[in-house]
Amino acid sequence: VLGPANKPTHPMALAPVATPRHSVDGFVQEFLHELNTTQGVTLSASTINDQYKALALTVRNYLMARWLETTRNSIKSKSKAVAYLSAEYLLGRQLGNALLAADLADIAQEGLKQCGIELWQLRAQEVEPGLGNGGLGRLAACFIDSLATMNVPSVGYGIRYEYGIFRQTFVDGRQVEQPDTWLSLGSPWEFPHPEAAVTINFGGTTEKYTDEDGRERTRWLPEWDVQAIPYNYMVPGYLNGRVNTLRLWSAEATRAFDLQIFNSGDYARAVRAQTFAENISKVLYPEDSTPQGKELRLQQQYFFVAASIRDFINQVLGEDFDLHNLSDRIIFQLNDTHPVIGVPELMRVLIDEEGFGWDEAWEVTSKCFAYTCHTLLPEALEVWPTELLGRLLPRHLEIIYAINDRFLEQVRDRFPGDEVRVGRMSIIAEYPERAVRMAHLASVAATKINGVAELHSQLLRDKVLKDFADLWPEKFTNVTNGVTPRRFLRMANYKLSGLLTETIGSGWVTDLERLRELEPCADDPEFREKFREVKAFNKRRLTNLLRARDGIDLPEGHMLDVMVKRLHEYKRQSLKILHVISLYEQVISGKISADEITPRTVVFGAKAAPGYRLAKDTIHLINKVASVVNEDKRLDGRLKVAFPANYNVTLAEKLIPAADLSEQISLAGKEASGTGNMKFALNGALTIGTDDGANVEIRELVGDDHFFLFGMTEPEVEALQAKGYHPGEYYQNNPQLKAAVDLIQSGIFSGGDRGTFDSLTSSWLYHDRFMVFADFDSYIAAQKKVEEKYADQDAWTRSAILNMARTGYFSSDRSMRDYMTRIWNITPDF
Ligand code: GLS
Repeated sequence: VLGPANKPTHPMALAPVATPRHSVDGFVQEFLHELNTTQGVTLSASTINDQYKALALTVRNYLMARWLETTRNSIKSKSKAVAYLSAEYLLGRQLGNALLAADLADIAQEGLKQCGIELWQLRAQEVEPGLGNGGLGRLAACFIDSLATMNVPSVGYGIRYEYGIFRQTFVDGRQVEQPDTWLSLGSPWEFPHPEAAVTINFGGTTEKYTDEDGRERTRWLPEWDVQAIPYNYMVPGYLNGRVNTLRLWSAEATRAFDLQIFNSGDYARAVRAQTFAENISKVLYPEDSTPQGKELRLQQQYFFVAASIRDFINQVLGEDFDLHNLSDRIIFQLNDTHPVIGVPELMRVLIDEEGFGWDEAWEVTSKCFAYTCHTLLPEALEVWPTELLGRLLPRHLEIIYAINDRFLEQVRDRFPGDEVRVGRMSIIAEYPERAVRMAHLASVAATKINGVAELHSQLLRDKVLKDFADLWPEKFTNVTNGVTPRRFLRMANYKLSGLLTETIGSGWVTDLERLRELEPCADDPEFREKFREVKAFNKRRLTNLLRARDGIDLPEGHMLDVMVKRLHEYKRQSLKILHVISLYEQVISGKISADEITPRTVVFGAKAAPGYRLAKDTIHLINKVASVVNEDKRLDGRLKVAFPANYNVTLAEKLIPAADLSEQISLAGKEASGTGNMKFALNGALTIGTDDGANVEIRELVGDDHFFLFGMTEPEVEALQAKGYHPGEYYQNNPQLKAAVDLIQSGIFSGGDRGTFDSLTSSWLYHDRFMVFADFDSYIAAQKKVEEKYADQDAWTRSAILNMARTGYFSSDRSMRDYMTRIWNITPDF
């Protein structure tokens, strides 16, 4: 179709395009040019969407030469690269980040002003690409930012979902999901490359045959296929002239429709195959940490991983590359188990397509993958029924069985006679149905296995993957998560950034440990005052936003107590709302007077998986509590609950910098890391939290005096579980807890209906895996300490500054450095 490639001979063939002049004039010229030539309008006739798009294209143009240069160099340099394989990238808006990376923010502001346009209005036009659920997807976005900023040759691979995470609305307090139509006005940030499509096969059977050399071989006879179309996105490094690539795949039918059927008049049937194929990249599964074993999801996983592996081999390595040396050039980092089907896929490519023998192929494959586990919940570990996997990917199932046979032989050699262990470790589960344990497959194949915080990695070794750690202790390591300081401090909190840069210079943006230099400022009253002014500014900014966005009025002078994250039982939003209910109950029953309450607004932000009943009921309860508490005059306006709908990256960027108190209250041993916790601390909020995930490391760094610790430790949780957890006893023995629960059951939050929240109260009372009642007392006590400290604003601000100054460790740049040395064995390009 494409015909023979042209041989470019022009002297400029290798030179990238010229970069527009880095001045206000140059910018305006480029912007007007884009308005005219791409949007096809004059400035005076342009809509705000035209202007946003022209601006995006203008900024792109400034980055373009660097992108072409980076791409050319990475092919030429032949250095080892990272391919980050992730089913999710929760990118957030692109414009602000691109302006920052290209050092254009001031120029664009001024240039647009000359055109009579406000930059912030155009920024507000952008719909964020919500191609992820929560922490895991956001982590991937932070990591690719850091890799670009640190000059690491790398490419992100994923799926271009046509619909990202649903848009959340509330109807009578209940969550209602709307489709996320992020592409409806077009995305100016993507570069489709239909000519580089890859065909991905599914279904069918396998057959044995003898090749010309008389060797027994297997081939896959697939039944149907789909085209994977790559869409490239720029991943600009911060002020370093590097632009990496994020490559997301979109599914298209190989044949638009069946012409024979079409001609026979059955139009619906003629396009059925197309619809079916294109469903693959249609929508992101909205489950965080609780995957459902849906066939379409396995299709998505294989689709993007197979396309990515093929892409890397064809595009980057080229035809002459000897695949025996593949691990010299690439490491595929598996972001959780979602891309693990890549392991049998690479084996299949090497054996069936490249003619490798099994041992040769395994030698290569087992050096090319590393596995990051992101969970501790058993239900979050993916398991695929062999019936389903074999139907969709018959050759891969054969290969998985063959990997397992050889692996179990190894286990038997090491632990002779221990068949119980063999059964536990097998990649194939036999109960409740025959199924492939993807975490086991990943553990067998990976060169390294890492958890995402110290405690998490320890629990992986001791519990979740203990058998594997016994067999291969050297495979296990930790890399504590991090967040990008560019988006979550420099961009999100520009006032604080200004203060930091004025005080210690701007080096902190790429060397976040330098925030340590601010420690002495905690004792400087003048600095504290400035710091407080920044917080007040951020609160006003949030107030304005929530008024316009949600019609929510935040009262002035309140402590802002924030809990934003996915709604999940283990995260325990229920504990937070019980605290609110308890405060309310104490006032209305006359146990305390309203003026004993610290003026506080509790802000929630959370999406629940659409099929997760208890999570949705919790949202309903929070909204109902909010509507009662917010209206009750007896509280004298001292306690408010705000629950803006549709929490996303864009809202996080405004909420986090305004927060005083960060709620990180999961049951110990359940939150792998958390990354919101890091963002809050870096923006000068104090944490109330359990000894869980990265909270442990945050507390170690900031110090006990500047962190409100509460709740059982992980071993205590285990012990209580073993002894038998009886929540009813806590309820009976703790009058404050009982009063709060009884208040819910009185119907006061449900228009007199006593049964509305039975699902929740009976879950807490009879079978709560996450032990909300057991930690209630200790949580309330810690909240008292919060109030005491908040009453002394100097002490509070001092702690807030120290939180910020001591958490530079949580930069994702540091995480990337750790991956480079502990897992990838690669060095940055210069
Ligand atoms: C998660 C964990 O639940 C988080 O604790 C963790 O911070 C994040 C990134 O490592 O990964 N795992 C998951 O399935 N969703 C997450 O957010």
